[in-house]
Amino acid sequence: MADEEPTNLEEPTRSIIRGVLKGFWDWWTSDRRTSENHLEPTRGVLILGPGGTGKTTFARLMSGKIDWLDEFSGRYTESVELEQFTLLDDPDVEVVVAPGQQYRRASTWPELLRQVAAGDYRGLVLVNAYGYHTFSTPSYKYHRLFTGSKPDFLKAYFDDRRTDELRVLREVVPHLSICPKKIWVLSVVTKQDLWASQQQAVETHYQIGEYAAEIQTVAAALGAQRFRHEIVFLSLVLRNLETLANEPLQSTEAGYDMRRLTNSIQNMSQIVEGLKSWEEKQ
Ligand SMILES: Nc1nc2c(ncn2[C@@H]2O[C@H](COP(=O)(O)OP(=O)(O)OP(=O)(O)O)[C@@H](O)[C@H]2O)c(=O)[nH]1
Ligand SMILES: [Mg+2]
Repeated sequence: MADEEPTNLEEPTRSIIRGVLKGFWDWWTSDRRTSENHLEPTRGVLILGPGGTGKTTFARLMSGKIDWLDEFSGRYTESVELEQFTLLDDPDVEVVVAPGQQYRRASTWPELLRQVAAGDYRGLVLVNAYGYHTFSTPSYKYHRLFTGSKPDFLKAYFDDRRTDELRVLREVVPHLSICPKKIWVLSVVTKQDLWASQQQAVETHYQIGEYAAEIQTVAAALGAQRFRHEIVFLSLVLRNLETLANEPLQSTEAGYDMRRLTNSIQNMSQIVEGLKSWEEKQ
C-alpha cells in the first residue's frame, strides 16, 4: 500500500481545535467600526496575566502563527516586549499580548492600563493557570522560594503564583472600573491537564472568593450593560511542567488526553458565544 496516505488519527482533533481558535480570532479582529468614514478607531483585545501562564501560546495558536503540534517542541521563552498580532489587511485591528514576568511589567503595563481606562479595548483576556506558571530559573533549587524540600517548594511556589494572579487582577481593576465604553473580561484558566483532579477547588478559587470579589467591584462600578465577565477552564497543550534543566515539577494528569483538551476548547467556544452576543447588544 505504498501510495496510501499515512493515517493521522490526531488530524480531526487538530482541525477542530484550529477551527474553534480561528473563530475567536475572527471575532476579536472583526471590524466593529460604526462610522462610515472610519474616524472611530477599532478597539482591539488585550491579553494580560503573569509570566508563564500561556498568553503567547494562546495568541499564537489563535492567530494561526504556529500549528498546535509545533507547540510541543517549543520550550518556554519569556516574552520580553509587547507582542502585537495584526491583520494583514487592517493593521488597526489588533490583539496585544503583554509580557507577564513581574520585572518586565513596569515598562509596558502602565501605558496599557491607561488605554484600558480610556476605553481603547473592547475586551481583556486575563490568563491564569492556578499557579502552575512556567519559570525560567534553570533549577528549582535556585528559586527564591526553595528552602530545602521539593514538596514544600512546590506548595509555596503554586501559592505564590496564585497570589501573583490576584495581584495582576488588582492592578487592572481600578482601570477597568472607569472604562467609559462597553468592555468584557474573559478569565482563562489554562493548564487543566496539570490540575484536572482539583477541578472543584480550582472553580471555587476563581468563582468564589477574592478573585470573584475583585471582578464584582468592576461589575458594581460599570453595571451589567457595560461590563460582562466570563471564565473558562482549559488546556492549550499537553505538557509536563518542568524547569529549564528538565527537572519535573508537575506531570500532566493520567487520563487527560487529547479528547479532553479538545472538549475544553470547544466548551470555551460556547462561553465565548455569550460574550459575543452581549457585545452586539446596544
Ligand atoms: N501543560 C500545559 N502547558 C501549557 C499550557 N498553555 C501553555 N503552556 C506552556 O506554558 C509555557 C508558558 O507559555 P507562554 O505562552 O510562553 O507563557 P506567557 O504567558 O506568554 O509567558 P510570558 O511571556 O513570560 O509572560 C510554555 O511552555 C507553554 O507550552 C497548557 O494549557 N497546559
Ligand atoms: Mg509570552
